[in-house]
Amino acid sequence: MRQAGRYLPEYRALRGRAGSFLDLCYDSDLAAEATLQPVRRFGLDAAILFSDILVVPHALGRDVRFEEGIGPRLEPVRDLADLAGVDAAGVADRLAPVYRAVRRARDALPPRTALIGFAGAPWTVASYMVEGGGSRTFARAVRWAEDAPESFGSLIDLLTDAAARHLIAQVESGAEAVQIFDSWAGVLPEASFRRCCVHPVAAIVTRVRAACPQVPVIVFARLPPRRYLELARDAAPDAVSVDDGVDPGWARRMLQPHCAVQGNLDPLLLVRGGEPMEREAGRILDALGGGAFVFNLGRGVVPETPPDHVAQLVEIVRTRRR
Ligand code: 1CP
Repeated sequence: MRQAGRYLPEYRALRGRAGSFLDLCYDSDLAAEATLQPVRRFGLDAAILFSDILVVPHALGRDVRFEEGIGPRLEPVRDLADLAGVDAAGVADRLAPVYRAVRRARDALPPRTALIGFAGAPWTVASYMVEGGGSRTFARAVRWAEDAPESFGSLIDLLTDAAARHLIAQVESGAEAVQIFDSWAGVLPEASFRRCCVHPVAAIVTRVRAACPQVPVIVFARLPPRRYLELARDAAPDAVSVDDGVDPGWARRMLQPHCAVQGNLDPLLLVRGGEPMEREAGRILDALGGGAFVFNLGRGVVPETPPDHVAQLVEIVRTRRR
């Protein structure tokens, strides 16, 4: 999952037909098809909706584009004046094509295959909006969060509201679990981490749970281990998705008492395949498989991944489970 499509030839063909990346996200038939592709090939237990975390700023009226070989580019938000008149209430109307894709994918999936919807967490989405794209340090966004917590808090509140609406609309269209991606929460200093990651993620979990109590909420972040503990305890999601820097034995002892754990094979081992991949997958399953656990990668699939290795990994996990 996560930018996964790029390693599949059938995704690249679909992408070639669609025009821009955003055109693909807003074409309900093609987005549903991209959602189904990995399930058809590998028979996975769950599909993740094909979309992107940056459709939310786009739906808030910001200019967003995906440039070949560069990545996302956004019209930067430098202060609250840039957001005058922007309101989260209209987000679900503007994202109607995404919800149609959810419905189409759900209708086409085998009944036993779960469909996971998702949204970016407020901090990670805000960081793209403030920086105008991806960044190595997110220095501008961190500076705003640290120096002017009140005004930055207004941006976080806007994105918290938008993410909650977006997730609930996906559930209403057929998503059976939702995942919140806070990919860049690890760059936040301590106080900002609580203000910009833990609290808004907790607010989203609470809202989704109130509207759809049967739907598990998974939170993905890349963090030092003790911060996962804070997130698990204080945001109280149903599952925390940990990156490959986390020792699976630690995750069993410290996180599984609080919630389910998802993760955390290094995606580069999926590129290598063979014995090293099998050994590490076995180590993760031995540590975590006795409790509430979702086998996954610790970060997104890289484009160089041979699809055969994914098929081998699915087989390894299935065999162990039997
Ligand atoms: O050329 C292409 O086809 C674009 C590649 C691509 C894909 C396939 C992008 C651009 N987004 C996606 C889809 C996507 N993104 C999904 C759907 C499931 C899938 O197909 O894998 C999901 C869940 C995401 C989530 C996402 N987008 C995250 C959070 C997860 C993570 O990887 O940390 C982030 C940070 C983004 C932003 C984004 N969109 C695309 C890229 C290349 C990036 C990352 C840019 C950066 O490194 O800053």
